[in-house]
Amino acid sequence: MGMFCFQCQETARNQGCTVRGVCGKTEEVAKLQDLLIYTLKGIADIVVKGKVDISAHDRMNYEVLNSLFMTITNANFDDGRIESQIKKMMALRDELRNSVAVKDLHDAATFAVDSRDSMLEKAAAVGVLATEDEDMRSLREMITYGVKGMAAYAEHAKNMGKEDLAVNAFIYEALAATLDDSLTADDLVALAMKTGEHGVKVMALLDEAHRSRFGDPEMTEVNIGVRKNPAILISGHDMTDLEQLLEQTRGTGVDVYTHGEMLPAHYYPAFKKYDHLVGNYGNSWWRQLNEFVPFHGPILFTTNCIVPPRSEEVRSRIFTTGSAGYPGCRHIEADASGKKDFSEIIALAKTLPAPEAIESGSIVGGFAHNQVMALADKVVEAVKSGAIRKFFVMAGCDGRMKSREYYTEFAQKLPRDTVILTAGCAKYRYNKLNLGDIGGIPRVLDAGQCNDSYSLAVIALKLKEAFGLDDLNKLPLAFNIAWYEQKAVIVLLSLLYLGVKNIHLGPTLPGFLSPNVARVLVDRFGLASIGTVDGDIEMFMAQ
Ligand code: SF4
Ligand code: SF3
Repeated sequence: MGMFCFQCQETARNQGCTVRGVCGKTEEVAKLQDLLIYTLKGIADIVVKGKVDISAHDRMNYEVLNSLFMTITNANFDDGRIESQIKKMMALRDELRNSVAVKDLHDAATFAVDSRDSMLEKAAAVGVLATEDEDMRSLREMITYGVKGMAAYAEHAKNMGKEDLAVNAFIYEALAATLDDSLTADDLVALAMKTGEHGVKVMALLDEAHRSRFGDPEMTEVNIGVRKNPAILISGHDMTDLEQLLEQTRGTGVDVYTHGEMLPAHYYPAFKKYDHLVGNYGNSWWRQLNEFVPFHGPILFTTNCIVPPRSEEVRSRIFTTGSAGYPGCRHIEADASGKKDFSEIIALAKTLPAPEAIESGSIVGGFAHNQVMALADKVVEAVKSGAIRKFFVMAGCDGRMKSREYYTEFAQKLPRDTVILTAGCAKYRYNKLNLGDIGGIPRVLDAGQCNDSYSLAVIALKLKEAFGLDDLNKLPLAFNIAWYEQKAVIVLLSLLYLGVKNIHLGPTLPGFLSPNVARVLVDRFGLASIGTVDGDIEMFMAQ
């Protein structure tokens, strides 16, 4: 049997990638990732059945997060590293199993493989399609993808020294539940809601971790042009990697630019002290194929989203760290204290030309909950006076599909008395359109990374309070969300858990939703896909 993966929005025919991923993932990597997930489920089975006190298993908890993160779309294409991770997790699993006396463990907790061939053979029997009932498969996968997004956020928080063991415990609970044939579809729907509950928890944790370490994001103008020094481009979501890189490049004559989801770093006060953090270069992840060429300098990926490079020249400048990986690219590991040595990247930067300008000017962002609440009086007044008629939450991901032009057109055509609240790389579809402001409030308010969708939820909850409403859904607020990978799945489940109704999700509904599961989400939560720009704007404005 070949590979089967349908975890992201670009899955082939919106049904499943079966030969090679649209993302570039090979059959071998897809299968190894399936086996890695299966191994984690085995660990979860032991933890749950053995009532293991996870507070005594710090390393295992972290490696579970890291393993899940490695299987997120576009994070890790390196078969060798995924194979070593499987071995590492099997060893941790076996050690755990031998330390607790539990009977009736699932095969996932006991299977053994050693060679690459035996791994691939085992993987073929335990992948997504191993669950035959399409509704159970849909629910199990939706929960697993939510857990992957949750793990990514938990790992970032842990890198800043923040942890909520309730989140880790839930990850084990959820993974173990996906092996349990006694659970009904209703049980799994309830578990999906619980996944959303822990999604809110983990995003709150990460928000707290970022703010306590780097300060509260504030309204900031970010340069999108270039200077004349050689430079390093840093991409992904991990701010602790950026911090270490900035410390190590200080005084070296090498500049640093952010790419994609690293843009929001500029909004944090702590990063403003680095004069050599010049600005943001380029746009969202999928434009990297064109943008990395004129950048000329080394590129450091701290997380997803990597697009397989087209030329050897670009590949030779790509480095990865953390959960990210790409075959043939140097991977920088942290030492036991979490310190990473980026000297090789800095040395390479010094030998390469400065970046070529692909844009000039600046963009504005930094509207996380604290900054928006500082403007609360103004915002409430603008709504009461009718100057702002409606807010549109347009958070989430960007992607390659032509159909995503919908979001640019939607932003352009929205009535001028509306404000867009955004987070995640979805913003690149409209953050350079110069949509103006309403009495000094910019019409596009960028809260930050996809995890900062939490900020948008906090803002909505505070507005609900300010207007004395008993229900979030009574606010003049519409949700038109774009999704791509599994972090968007945890954001979506979190919003559903918070009681947000009538979310429109595009550019397509997830291929992993079976017709019956999709119907539950439509009936219970009013989830809908997108239509035409004009029709949707009319529909939203009439609500
Ligand atoms: Fe296909 Fe997306 Fe899976 Fe890649 S991550 S193999 S594009 S479904
Ligand atoms: Fe983007 Fe990959 Fe999802 Fe963090 S970087 S939002 S797609």
